[in-house]
Amino acid sequence: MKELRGAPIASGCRFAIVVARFNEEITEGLLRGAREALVEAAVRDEDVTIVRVPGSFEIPVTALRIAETGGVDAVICIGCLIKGDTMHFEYIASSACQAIAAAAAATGVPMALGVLTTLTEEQAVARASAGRDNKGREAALAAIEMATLFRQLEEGYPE
Ligand code: DLZ
Repeated sequence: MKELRGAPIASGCRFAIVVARFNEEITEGLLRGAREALVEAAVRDEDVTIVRVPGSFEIPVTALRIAETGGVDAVICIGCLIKGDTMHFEYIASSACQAIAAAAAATGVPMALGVLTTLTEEQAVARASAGRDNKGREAALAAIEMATLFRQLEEGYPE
Protein backbone atom coordinates (compact mmCIF):
# COMPACT_ATOMS: atom_id res chain seq x y z
CA MET A 1 0.00 0.00 0.00
CA LYS A 2 1.25 3.50 -0.80
CA GLU A 3 0.26 6.64 1.00
CA LEU A 4 1.09 10.14 -0.19
CA ARG A 5 0.67 13.35 1.72
CA GLY A 6 1.90 16.91 1.53
CA ALA A 7 4.88 18.18 3.49
CA PRO A 8 5.19 21.11 5.92
CA ILE A 9 8.30 22.44 4.16
CA ALA A 10 7.73 23.82 0.68
CA SER A 11 11.10 25.31 -0.28
CA GLY A 12 11.32 25.53 -4.07
CA CYS A 13 7.55 25.69 -4.51
CA ARG A 14 6.09 28.84 -6.02
CA PHE A 15 2.91 30.52 -4.82
CA ALA A 16 0.65 33.37 -5.88
CA ILE A 17 -1.54 35.15 -3.37
CA VAL A 18 -4.55 36.91 -4.91
CA VAL A 19 -5.81 39.53 -2.45
CA ALA A 20 -9.02 41.56 -2.71
CA ARG A 21 -8.72 45.22 -1.67
CA PHE A 22 -12.37 45.42 -0.56
CA ASN A 23 -12.48 45.27 3.27
CA GLU A 24 -8.76 45.94 3.09
CA GLU A 25 -8.05 46.02 6.83
CA ILE A 26 -9.35 42.47 7.06
CA THR A 27 -7.70 41.15 3.91
CA GLU A 28 -4.34 42.63 4.95
CA GLY A 29 -4.61 40.67 8.20
CA LEU A 30 -5.33 37.51 6.24
CA LEU A 31 -2.40 38.27 3.94
CA ARG A 32 -0.07 38.65 6.94
CA GLY A 33 -1.20 35.26 8.25
CA ALA A 34 -0.62 33.64 4.85
CA ARG A 35 2.85 35.17 4.48
CA GLU A 36 3.88 34.01 7.95
CA ALA A 37 2.84 30.45 7.14
CA LEU A 38 4.86 30.53 3.91
CA VAL A 39 7.94 31.81 5.74
CA GLU A 40 7.57 29.03 8.35
CA ALA A 41 7.43 26.55 5.46
CA ALA A 42 10.78 27.89 4.17
CA VAL A 43 9.23 29.40 1.03
CA ARG A 44 11.49 32.15 -0.29
CA ASP A 45 10.13 35.67 -0.84
CA GLU A 46 11.13 35.51 -4.50
CA ASP A 47 8.88 32.47 -4.93
CA VAL A 48 5.79 34.40 -3.78
CA THR A 49 3.83 36.81 -5.97
CA ILE A 50 1.13 38.97 -4.42
CA VAL A 51 -1.58 40.10 -6.84
CA ARG A 52 -4.11 42.70 -5.68
CA VAL A 53 -7.60 42.89 -7.20
CA PRO A 54 -10.57 45.20 -6.49
CA GLY A 55 -12.89 42.74 -4.76
CA SER A 56 -13.66 39.09 -4.16
CA PHE A 57 -15.61 38.92 -7.40
CA GLU A 58 -12.35 39.46 -9.33
CA ILE A 59 -10.40 36.75 -7.48
CA PRO A 60 -11.38 33.67 -9.55
CA VAL A 61 -10.59 35.02 -13.00
CA THR A 62 -7.26 36.34 -11.71
CA ALA A 63 -6.39 33.01 -10.08
CA LEU A 64 -7.35 31.24 -13.32
CA ARG A 65 -5.14 33.53 -15.41
CA ILE A 66 -2.19 33.04 -13.05
CA ALA A 67 -2.64 29.26 -13.03
CA GLU A 68 -2.77 29.20 -16.83
CA THR A 69 0.71 30.69 -16.98
CA GLY A 70 1.96 27.48 -15.38
CA GLY A 71 4.38 29.33 -13.14
CA VAL A 72 2.96 28.49 -9.73
CA ASP A 73 2.41 25.38 -7.63
CA ALA A 74 -0.65 26.81 -5.87
CA VAL A 75 -2.72 29.96 -5.58
CA ILE A 76 -3.94 31.36 -2.25
CA CYS A 77 -7.17 33.32 -2.64
CA ILE A 78 -7.86 36.00 -0.02
CA GLY A 79 -10.97 38.13 0.30
CA CYS A 80 -13.63 39.19 2.77
CA LEU A 81 -17.39 39.44 2.33
CA ILE A 82 -19.42 40.78 5.23
CA LYS A 83 -23.15 40.20 4.98
CA GLY A 84 -24.18 43.63 6.20
CA ASP A 85 -22.05 45.34 3.57
CA THR A 86 -23.87 44.17 0.50
CA MET A 87 -27.24 42.97 -0.66
CA HIS A 88 -25.26 40.89 -3.15
CA PHE A 89 -23.49 39.00 -0.35
CA GLU A 90 -24.87 35.59 -1.23
CA TYR A 91 -24.38 36.10 -4.99
CA ILE A 92 -20.79 37.28 -4.74
CA ALA A 93 -19.88 34.73 -2.05
CA SER A 94 -21.26 31.71 -3.84
CA SER A 95 -20.11 32.74 -7.31
CA ALA A 96 -16.60 33.58 -6.10
CA CYS A 97 -16.22 30.31 -4.19
CA GLN A 98 -17.66 28.19 -7.00
CA ALA A 99 -15.53 29.94 -9.61
CA ILE A 100 -12.37 29.42 -7.56
CA ALA A 101 -13.17 25.71 -7.34
CA ALA A 102 -13.88 25.64 -11.09
CA ALA A 103 -10.59 27.41 -11.86
CA ALA A 104 -8.66 24.87 -9.79
CA ALA A 105 -10.43 21.97 -11.50
CA ALA A 106 -9.90 23.48 -14.98
CA THR A 107 -6.18 24.13 -14.53
CA GLY A 108 -5.17 21.37 -12.12
CA VAL A 109 -3.49 23.99 -9.95
CA PRO A 110 -4.52 23.86 -6.28
CA MET A 111 -6.32 26.98 -5.08
CA ALA A 112 -6.77 27.55 -1.38
CA LEU A 113 -9.89 29.35 -0.21
CA GLY A 114 -9.08 32.18 2.14
CA VAL A 115 -12.22 34.17 1.37
CA LEU A 116 -14.10 35.04 4.54
CA THR A 117 -17.88 35.12 4.46
CA THR A 118 -19.11 36.48 7.78
CA LEU A 119 -22.29 37.91 9.23
CA THR A 120 -20.52 40.72 11.09
CA GLU A 121 -17.34 42.75 11.02
CA GLU A 122 -16.44 41.42 14.48
CA GLN A 123 -16.41 37.87 13.12
CA ALA A 124 -14.20 38.96 10.23
CA VAL A 125 -11.76 40.75 12.56
CA ALA A 126 -11.51 37.64 14.76
CA ARG A 127 -10.69 35.43 11.77
CA ALA A 128 -8.07 37.87 10.43
CA SER A 129 -6.29 38.54 13.72
CA ALA A 130 -2.75 37.36 14.40
CA GLY A 131 -2.41 33.81 15.64
CA ARG A 132 -2.91 30.22 14.65
CA ASP A 133 -6.63 30.70 13.88
CA ASN A 134 -5.94 33.31 11.21
CA LYS A 135 -7.83 32.09 8.12
CA GLY A 136 -5.19 33.40 5.72
CA ARG A 137 -2.68 31.25 7.56
CA GLU A 138 -5.01 28.25 7.29
CA ALA A 139 -5.43 28.82 3.55
CA ALA A 140 -1.66 29.05 3.09
CA LEU A 141 -1.15 25.80 5.03
CA ALA A 142 -3.63 24.07 2.71
CA ALA A 143 -1.79 25.51 -0.32
CA ILE A 144 1.56 24.30 1.05
CA GLU A 145 0.19 20.82 1.65
CA MET A 146 -1.33 20.62 -1.83
CA ALA A 147 1.70 22.10 -3.60
CA THR A 148 4.08 19.60 -1.99
CA LEU A 149 1.65 16.74 -2.60
CA PHE A 150 1.34 17.61 -6.30
CA ARG A 151 5.14 17.84 -6.63
CA GLN A 152 5.23 14.21 -5.47
CA LEU A 153 2.53 13.28 -7.99
CA GLU A 154 4.52 14.93 -10.78
CA GLU A 155 7.62 12.98 -9.81
CA GLY A 156 5.67 9.75 -10.18
CA TYR A 157 4.58 7.32 -7.53
CA PRO A 158 7.45 5.95 -5.45
CA GLU A 159 8.14 2.25 -5.93
C1 DLZ B 1 -19.39 45.69 -4.55
C2 DLZ B 1 -18.88 44.91 -3.39
C3 DLZ B 1 -19.62 44.87 -2.20
C4 DLZ B 1 -20.87 45.64 -2.03
N1 DLZ B 1 -19.18 44.17 -1.15
C5 DLZ B 1 -18.01 43.45 -1.24
C6 DLZ B 1 -17.52 42.70 -0.14
O1 DLZ B 1 -18.09 42.66 0.96
N2 DLZ B 1 -16.34 42.03 -0.31
C7 DLZ B 1 -15.64 42.06 -1.50
O2 DLZ B 1 -14.58 41.42 -1.58
N3 DLZ B 1 -16.10 42.76 -2.54
C8 DLZ B 1 -17.25 43.47 -2.45
N4 DLZ B 1 -17.71 44.20 -3.50
C9 DLZ B 1 -16.85 44.33 -4.71
C10 DLZ B 1 -17.01 43.18 -5.68
O3 DLZ B 1 -16.31 42.03 -5.23
C11 DLZ B 1 -16.43 43.61 -7.05
O4 DLZ B 1 -15.12 44.05 -6.86
C12 DLZ B 1 -17.25 44.70 -7.70
O5 DLZ B 1 -18.58 44.33 -7.81
C13 DLZ B 1 -16.71 45.02 -9.13
O6 DLZ B 1 -16.82 43.88 -9.98
